[in-house]
Amino acid sequence: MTYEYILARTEGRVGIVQFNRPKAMNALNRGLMSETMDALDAFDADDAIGCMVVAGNERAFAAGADIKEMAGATPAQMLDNPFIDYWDRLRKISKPVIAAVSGYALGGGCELAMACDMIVASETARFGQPEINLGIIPGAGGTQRMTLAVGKALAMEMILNGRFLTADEAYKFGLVNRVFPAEVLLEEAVKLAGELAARAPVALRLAKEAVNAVYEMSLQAGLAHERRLFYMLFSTEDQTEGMDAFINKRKANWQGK
Ligand code: DAK
Repeated sequence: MTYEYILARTEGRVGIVQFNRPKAMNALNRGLMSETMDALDAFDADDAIGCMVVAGNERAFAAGADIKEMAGATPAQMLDNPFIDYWDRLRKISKPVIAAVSGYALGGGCELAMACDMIVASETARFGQPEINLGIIPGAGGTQRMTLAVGKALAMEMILNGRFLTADEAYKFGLVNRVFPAEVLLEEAVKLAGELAARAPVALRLAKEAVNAVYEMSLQAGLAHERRLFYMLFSTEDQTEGMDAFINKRKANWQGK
């Protein structure tokens, strides 16, 4: 499959989507977002793929929604804008998605990274929600996910006053999983994705679902949901295989069943 705004490829069991609008700092226009989601959906449906990586280039993961595309929009047109639907599609991806962020992850770019399951960053990464500078506020989850990730004090500074976080700050405040030199970021992201992709596939999906339920449910409902998923895994061949492999001191051979 060839795309206009992204590059998509596989490495082993990892599906990689790389934004490819370098002149516009990978601003998320409709074409880029729709191609990204098409590629992620295709990887999600492919049994040969266990985990995905979404990346930009060294200078920018993505500098936000395309300001030029939305500058003249009316509220009704923004309401009709399918932009936000792509986030809903991303939430429905069942395999883990890792964002590999180098350079700017701003506005919708930061929101997109936060909508992924893990973020790995280069030392040059900058995270920000600078929508206030445009006379708007984040609209694709920034006020919620950033606050949940870094806490109210810092989120207020970022969202009300446009403060950017460096990679080290983002790591310190729990927004990102790991920080690497820019030259090896993608390689390290793919390595981490490869580790996840080698895990028991059904358990991996349900583990992701259970962790993400924390954002959707009360503690009681989340605990009950976790328990149902836990019991369900005892109907899989991989549970039998995993426990037998442990007992017999051998490596498990996962079937995804
Ligand atoms: N959109 C369009 N073009 C962009 C862009 C963006 N977000 N960011 C950068 N570019 C373009 C620049 O216009 C420039 O293009 P030319 O002038 O060369 O044609 C080129 O990329 C290089 O940018 P700069 O010359 O500005 O490069 P610098 O290194 O000086 O600065 C920068 C890099 C990333 C700091 C700067 O470009 C910048 O501040 N960019 C804007 C960042 C920003 O404000 N992001 C938030 C966008 S608002 C929705 C929900 C959510 C949203 C939308 C809808 N719905 C519910 C429907 C999300 C909104 C946003 O993300």
